[in-house]
Amino acid sequence: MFQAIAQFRQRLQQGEFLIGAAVTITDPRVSEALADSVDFLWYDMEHTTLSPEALAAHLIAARGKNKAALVRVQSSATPFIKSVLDAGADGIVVPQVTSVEEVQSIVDDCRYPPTGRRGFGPLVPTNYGRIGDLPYIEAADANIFAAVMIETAAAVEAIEQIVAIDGLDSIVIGPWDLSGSLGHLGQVDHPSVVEAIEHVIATTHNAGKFVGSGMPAAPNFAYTQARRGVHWAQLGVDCSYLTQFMDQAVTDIRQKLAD
Ligand code: 3PY
Ligand code: MG
Repeated sequence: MFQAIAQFRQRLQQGEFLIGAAVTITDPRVSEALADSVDFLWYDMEHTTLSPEALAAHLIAARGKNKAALVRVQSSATPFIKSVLDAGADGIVVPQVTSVEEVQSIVDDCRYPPTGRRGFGPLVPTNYGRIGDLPYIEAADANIFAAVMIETAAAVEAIEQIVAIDGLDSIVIGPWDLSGSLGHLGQVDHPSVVEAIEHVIATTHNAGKFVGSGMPAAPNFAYTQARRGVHWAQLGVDCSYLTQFMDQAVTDIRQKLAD
C-alpha cells in the first residue's frame, strides 16, 4: 500500500528530477506500456472525457507496475477528489485554483478527520476491505499526494499563503494557462510569464514544498523548467507520443527516398 508514492516522494526529496507521462487514452494497456519508461503516471480528467471506469482500469494497471499514479481532476469540487482517491489514486492535482481558501478545502478533502474532512469509503485502496480501517487511515494521511496547479494570476498573487498550507505537498505550474491568465496565451517565454514562474518556484522552495510543471511533449522545455528549480514534470500526453514519433518517421523516410 502506497509504496509507489512513498518512493516518488523519497526520490524527490533526494533531488532527482522526475518525469511522468500523461494518459488520456482509455485502454489500460497505455498505462502498462508507458509505466516502465517513466517515474510516474498522470491521468488527465480535466481536458479529456476519460470515464471513471477507464480511470479505475488504469489505476489497476499502474498498481500492477508499482508506479505512482496522480490524477488531475476536473476541479476542486469534493466529489471529484473523493471518488478518485477511493478508486486508488496515489494523489491528485487540482487545476485552476484561485485562492487560499480553495487550496485549504482541497487539502482537507485529502485527509481524514480530525485533520481534514475526507469522507470514509476506501474499498479499493483497502484491498477491498482486507486492510483494517486504522492502518489504512494512517497510511493514507501520510502518503496521499496533494498538489494544486498554479496557472492563474490570482494564484500567483496568493502563492505565499498557498504554499504555507499544512498538508499541501506540491504546487504544479501550468505554463500555458498561466500565460493566458497573464494576457499572453501561448507565450510561455514572455518576460512577465517567466517572472511569474520564477517567483512561484522561489516562493515554493522557501516553503520547503515540491514544484511540478505541466507541459507538452517538449524535452527542451522540461530541461528549462528543471534548471529553474522544478522537481517533477508531466511531459506531454499519450496521443503526442504517437503522433510525434510517426510524423517524424514518415517525414524522415520520405525525405531519404527523395534524396
Ligand atoms: C498548462 O500549461 O496550463 C497545463 O495545465 C499543463 O499541464
Ligand atoms: Mg492548465
